[in-house]
Amino acid sequence: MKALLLIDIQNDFLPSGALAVPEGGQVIPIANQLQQHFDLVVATQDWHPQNHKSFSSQHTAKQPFDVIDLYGLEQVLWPDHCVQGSVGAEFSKELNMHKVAAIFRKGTNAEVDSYSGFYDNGHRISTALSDYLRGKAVTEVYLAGLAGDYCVYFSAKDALQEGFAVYLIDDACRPISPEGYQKAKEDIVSKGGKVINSSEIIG
Ligand code: VGL
Ligand code: ZN
Repeated sequence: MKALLLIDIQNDFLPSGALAVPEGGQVIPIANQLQQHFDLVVATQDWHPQNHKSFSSQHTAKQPFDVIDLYGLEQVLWPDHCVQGSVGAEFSKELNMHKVAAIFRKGTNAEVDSYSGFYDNGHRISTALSDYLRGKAVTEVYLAGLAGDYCVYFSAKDALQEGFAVYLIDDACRPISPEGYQKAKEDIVSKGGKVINSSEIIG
């Protein structure tokens, strides 16, 4: 069984959002087309409390994109984004959500960030996404969404570690940093994942 994971296709990661990913909107038509080819579609949603420690606004004299040590973990500081209940946290209205069977929210603990849809960045607490997928007899995980070098990458890495076959759909992702995304893709391939194009699924 194959599952499509739609990673964080939320207003704040789209043009005019608080943490806009360059060309982020281009993933939406592809994500919509891809869904028809999967029996199971799952979405993740970045879902932070207002006082989340990944926000530079929560630290004195810090700017977005500064890097700090947060309880022993390296943490990039972000503009306030995907605050629970805000319009920025909503999925894009252009994204078809009808086929989405479940939504896994992450980043809900103010003290730790969570790029992956599976675990927090300290790999301590699970979202139960892995158990959910196994419960649905999923063996192959396909990923699309934002941002390619953060939440897609960390989700892909965890999916591999959880024993799923992993396919990162390159043209259905956009990164914050192209250089970071290139390294991320190389790392996924080195760990046994595949980087593919949507045309290999859509035809
Ligand atoms: C993300 C940075 C902070 C993402 C989420 O979805 O890639 N990036 N929070
Ligand atoms: Zn976030």
